[in-house]
Formats: sequence, C-alpha cells, structure tokens
Amino acid sequence: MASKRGALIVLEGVDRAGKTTQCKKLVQALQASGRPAEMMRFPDRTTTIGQLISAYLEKKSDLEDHTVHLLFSANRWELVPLMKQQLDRGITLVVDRYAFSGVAFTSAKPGFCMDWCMKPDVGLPKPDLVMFLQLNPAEAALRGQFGSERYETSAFQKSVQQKFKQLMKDPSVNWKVIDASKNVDDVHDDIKHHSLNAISAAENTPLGELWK
Ligand code: ADP
Ligand code: 2DT
Repeated sequence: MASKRGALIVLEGVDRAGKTTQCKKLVQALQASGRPAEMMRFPDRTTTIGQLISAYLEKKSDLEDHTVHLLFSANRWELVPLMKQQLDRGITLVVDRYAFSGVAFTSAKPGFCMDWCMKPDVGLPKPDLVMFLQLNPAEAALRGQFGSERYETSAFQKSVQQKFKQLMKDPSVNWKVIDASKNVDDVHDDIKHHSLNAISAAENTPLGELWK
C-alpha cells in the first residue's frame, strides 16, 4: 500500500507575528510525536534565484517591480519538485510564507492589481492549511523595531495587511486566523490543533492546485 502523503501547511502574517518561531515549534512537535515534518521558507535565499531576491531585499541591488515579483514566484516553482517528492514520502511541510505573501507584498505597491499578482503562482501545490498570524502593529512594535530590509516600514506593512485581508476572503483556500498576541505556547497549541486536523484530512485527499 502506498504511504499516506504529508500535508502542506503554510504560516503567513505580518512582520514579527511569530511565523518563524511557530514554524520551528510546530516541526519539533510533529517530529517528537513521530510524524515526519520539515520546515521550508520563502523566499529560499539559498538558490541562485534566491540570492538575487536576497540582494534586492537587503537593498544591495535594485530590480524592476514586475521582475522581482516573478523571481519570488520562480523561487517557489523551482522547489516544487522537491516539495512534491517530500509530500509523497509522507513528510509534512511547514512553510514560512508562500504565494500569499507574494501577492500581498507586490499588490501593496502602486500600479499592481491582485489578479495580475496571483497569475504566476496559479497551479502551485495548494496548501492544505494556511494559518494567518494576526497581530496589530502596536503589539508587533513591542517585539522589536523594524529591520532595515526593503518593505520594513509601518506604512507599507499596513497596506500589506489590507491585501492579506482580501486574500483571506477566498473560500477556495483553507484559511485559519490565529491570534498571535497570545504567549508562544498558547499560539503553538492553536497552530498544532489545526495542523493535526489538516494532516489527518490530507492523508485521504490528493494534493490540490492553488487558485485553479
Ligand atoms: P516573524 O517570523 O513573523 O517575523 P519571529 O518568529 O521572528 O516573527 O518573531 C519576532 C520576534 O517576536 C522574536 O523576537 C520572537 O522571539 C518574538 N515572539 C514571537 N512570538 C511571540 C509571542 N507569542 N509573544 C511574544 N514575543 C514573540
Ligand atoms: P523574510 O525572509 O523575513 O520572511 O522576508 N516577500 C516574500 C515578497 O515580497 N514576495 C514573496 O513572494 C515572499 C515569499 C516578504 C522576506 C520579505 O519578502 C517579502 C518579506
């Protein structure tokens, strides 16, 4: 009998909402309970495309806005074969940002519509669960200052938050909003609860295609 597939679980949210902290904790908890799991993050700055993106985010290079949007998408597509292979092997993937960040960040720039921004990511592996870590800007500020990378300003993050709100209206995606203002362990409990449900459901359903 073929082994059951792993689930594709994505964490999204604004800057400092706790995405990275929670992805790591979820992977550890899943592994500790005997469920194979691996963490991924986008952008994956280790590939050749990822290095171009990283230089752009660090403001070491400038890239035209459409071009960098397509590079972010290409950075996901280049990892699709590996993602599918791991999911097929029963490994659950816990992903820090995905196509939703892609659309929210680019469509927050002047002159971009969400429809255009979604197009390059149509057909990517569809997450079984997308958790949006909700945190208001005042609480995020208590967790530290903005860094110096591109997009790390409160005005831009505010527009990004609005774009995420619009994306979350799409019923074709299994969104769950998580209250990220709670302490790390309580947030983890919520995330684990939704993840275990998604892992069970994914075992009996084929992997979907995003926005198709
Ligand atoms: P993100 O990946 O969303 O930007 P991080 O996981 O890097 O967020 O967390 C940002 C900062 O907030 C870190 O210093 C982290 O230790 C802290 N942090 C994360 N989760 C919480 C929480 N639930 N309560 C308080 N501080 C938190
Ligand atoms: P971190 O590495 O700190 O998460 O920041 N972004 C991300 C985009 O503009 N488009 C995308 O497709 C993705 C995945 C969000 C990465 C920054 O890059 C932005 C913050």
